[in-house]
Amino acid sequence: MKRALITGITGQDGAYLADFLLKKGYRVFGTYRRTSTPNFWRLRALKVLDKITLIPADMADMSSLLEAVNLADPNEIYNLAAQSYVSASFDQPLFTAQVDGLGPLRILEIIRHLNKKIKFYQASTSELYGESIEDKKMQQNENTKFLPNSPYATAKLYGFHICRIYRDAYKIFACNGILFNHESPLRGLEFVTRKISNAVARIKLGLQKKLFLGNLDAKRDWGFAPDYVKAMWLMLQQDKPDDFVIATNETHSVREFVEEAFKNVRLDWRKYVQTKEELIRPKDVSILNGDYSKAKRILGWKPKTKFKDLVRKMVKSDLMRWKKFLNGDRFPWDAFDYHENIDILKRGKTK
Ligand code: NAP
Ligand code: G4F
Repeated sequence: MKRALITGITGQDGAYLADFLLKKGYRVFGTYRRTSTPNFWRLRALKVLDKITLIPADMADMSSLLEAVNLADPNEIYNLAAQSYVSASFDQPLFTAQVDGLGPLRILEIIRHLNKKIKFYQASTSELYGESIEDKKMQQNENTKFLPNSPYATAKLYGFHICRIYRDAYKIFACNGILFNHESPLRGLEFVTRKISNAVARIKLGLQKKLFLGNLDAKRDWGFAPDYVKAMWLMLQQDKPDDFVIATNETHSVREFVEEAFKNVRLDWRKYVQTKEELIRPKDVSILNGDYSKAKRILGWKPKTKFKDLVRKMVKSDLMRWKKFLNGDRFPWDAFDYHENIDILKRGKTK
């Protein structure tokens, strides 16, 4: 049985990847941060919480990472843990650099010293491109230059290059997945797509009056997270390590997302949406549009879910959630978490 360690298993991608790897027959370990209120709602939503082994670790804490790798003894490590919210990286630039930049280096150092056979996936991002293309009609691929536009992207740029350097210098099987935006009903509520789908559901049901947004002109290449975690796994199953763009080949503005989401509940978005200056970032990325032809050619990967389908899935899921709430049901996904029922690997416990 193959063993995988996922850092950031409590996040959107971590939960979907855990589900995917369990279905492939892996034994799955995941790192989580100890918080005063446990944060396992996504793992509960996908019904994987009792099938995985959780290990407490923080990307800024080398010894906890060393212990996690030691305990999991993995064949593959998927490094998904990060301060992943671009906006917050302007408020917490040093923390973001520490976790998103030096975090991958810590894991690569552990692999180098402990077991160079462990395969490594680094969650790189389309944010690396920033404003690098002058012709806005061009798509971004593995050869497009990077010109990061945020503290988040700059930290991730360090992660990208350190992964490439350890692959070349120490012959570690290390891959960068340059993933464009990917969303789902499990997306964090602060990201624009989920902020919109959640608000649309609440407005439809009379629970909210207005939706305040920032830059409506920004364009993103939005895919569906479950499609994207498969690409992560495919990268680590190849004969040689490499970097891949994972995207949909399509770009849409935030305004188009809003329009489509409101259309799903037969409401006119103009009556409800207002822009707010405070929600506009100090610097934003105006357009992302990925060319995934290398992934298609080498990994045999292509996205299954298109833009309209993605919007529909997200709005439908939030509508169901709020309808249940109004009927007095417990939120299906936001249930309380109890530590005692969970297989958390304790300090000192052996494999
Ligand atoms: P997410 O939902 O925000 O999940 C991030 C995960 O990282 C959470 O489990 C979080 O734990 C954990 N984490 C944050 N800081 C940590 C720290 N100091 N130590 C240990 N764990 C920490 O993000 P996602 O959307 O799943 O994205 C997964 C990865 O892909 C991230 O690295 C992100 O930057 C990258 N990425 C995402 C996209 C996208 O569109 N989703 C695109 C390209 C790249 P808590 O639950 O405790 O907060
Ligand atoms: O949903 P967002 O916050 O995602 P962003 O900044 O593109 O970052 C996401 O994708 C990256 C991959 O390209 C990941 F690396 C990263 O971890 C994260 O998952 O914002 C999307 C766009 C931005 O242009 C933002 O300015 O939407 C615009 N926007 C407009 N109003 C808003 C809002 N974004 C948010 N979060 N909230 C708003 O009210």
